[in-house]
Amino acid sequence: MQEAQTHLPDGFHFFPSFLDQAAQNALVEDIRGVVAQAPLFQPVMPRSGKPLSVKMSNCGPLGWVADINGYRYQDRHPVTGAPWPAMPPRLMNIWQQVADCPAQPEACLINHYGEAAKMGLHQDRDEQTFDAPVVSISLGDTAVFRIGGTKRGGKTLPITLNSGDVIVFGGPARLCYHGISKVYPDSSPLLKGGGRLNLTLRRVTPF
Ligand code: MD3
Ligand code: FE
Repeated sequence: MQEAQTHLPDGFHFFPSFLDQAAQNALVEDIRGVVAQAPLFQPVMPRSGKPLSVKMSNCGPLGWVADINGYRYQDRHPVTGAPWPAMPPRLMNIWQQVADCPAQPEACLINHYGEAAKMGLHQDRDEQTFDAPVVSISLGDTAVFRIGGTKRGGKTLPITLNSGDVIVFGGPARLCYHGISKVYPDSSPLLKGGGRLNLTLRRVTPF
């Protein structure tokens, strides 16, 4: 029998309202700059080619992509072929403040959730090391995040994520199943045009 997920795993650190309004606005401007160089693209599931409901881009030396051939990190945008834009210093600063990791992040995955976008429960296992945490930054519309255990099929705990919240997933939490079950449309005025941005800072290679 699966153990129910009744408490948060070790290595899970939630920083509600870590970013104030000015910091959120500045970060949105940084991300506008990134997506001007590296447009949001539509990822699809390997083999089936079924589109994911979020749109994505990346910054930093490496970026995560999903296409018909699989999930992987690569150093170029899958549509334009250009190298990913540099990671904005503001993102590096957030990592340095919360990650408790001696190495720098190499990838920032930008997920954009429009109307009705969700992300099913999954583990993040495409990195070559799990020794660094993943740092998640929420901007824009409020979402319901679900976190389970390290085995598929257990119970999940819902956590409301608001604009400006930051979460660190390190240690045992690094390999927990997680997803986004709901986004509340028009719940935040931060993004012109609405929606939600999630930024995940990751280390990909061993350090
Ligand atoms: C727990 N993104 O990009 S952020 C993802 O809101 C992803 O866009 C969701 O899951 C989003 O892979 C959830 C929270 C998150 C991100 C990465 C994790 C939780 C995590 C990696 C390991 C464990
Ligand atoms: Fe994930």
